[in-house]
Amino acid sequence: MKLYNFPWGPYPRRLTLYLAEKGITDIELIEVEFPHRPERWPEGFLLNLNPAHSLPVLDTGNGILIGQSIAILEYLEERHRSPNMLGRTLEERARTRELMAIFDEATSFFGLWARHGSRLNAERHTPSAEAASIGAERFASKLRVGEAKFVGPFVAGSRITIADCVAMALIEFADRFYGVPVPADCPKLAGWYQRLSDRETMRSPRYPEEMLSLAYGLPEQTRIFL
Ligand SMILES: N[C@@H](CCC(=O)N[C@@H](CS)C(=O)NCC(=O)O)C(=O)O
Repeated sequence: MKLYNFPWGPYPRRLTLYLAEKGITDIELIEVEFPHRPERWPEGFLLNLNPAHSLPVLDTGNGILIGQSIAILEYLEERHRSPNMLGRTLEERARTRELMAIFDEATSFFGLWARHGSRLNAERHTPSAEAASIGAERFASKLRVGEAKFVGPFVAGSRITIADCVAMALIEFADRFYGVPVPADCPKLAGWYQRLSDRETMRSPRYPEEMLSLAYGLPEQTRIFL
């Protein structure tokens, strides 16, 4: 199996966190310089891998390319049953998937805010105060749903699951790359984020300096404070 990925984006990071927590080492990791160095990619590289032109992509080695991070997480969970990071019972699995979906939706809305509000993305996406504001408002409301549904000590229960990987990849990216902290009215999420940040497997990635300096301070750039 081969995983095409880069180390710090919110979707690729789900996989990095998961592989470290799970202790999976038999997947060949192909690190792609993305998205800031497309000129270094082989012609058509990403389009051939994934018509969505996004990462991560898992090549299962038997003719299937999976181009959605959650599908990859679930595929790997089915292949590697231990330690179980989905849930042991029907109810546990449903809860994990519910929390995962909430943070996946939150990630999309955060993307809307950052895409249309950050000076980092001004050349790739049309700046729009309205789109940024809708994204920020929906992002915050999804986090509040996550807060209300938070089980503890991990997001979906007593053990770490793939929902923690999806949530952590987002919260960490928002905080460390864009300077967007967990909203003050989400204390359970804030405590969980602090605890998980100390885990050996969850050490923050290094962000490309030239991108970080443009991205950091999204609230100030858009004048939206959650
Ligand atoms: N729903 C997809 C989203 C993947 C995604 O958007 N990845 C970003 C990197 S964090 C990307 O490749 N974006 C393409 C672009 O910005 O052109 C997934 O879960 O894998």
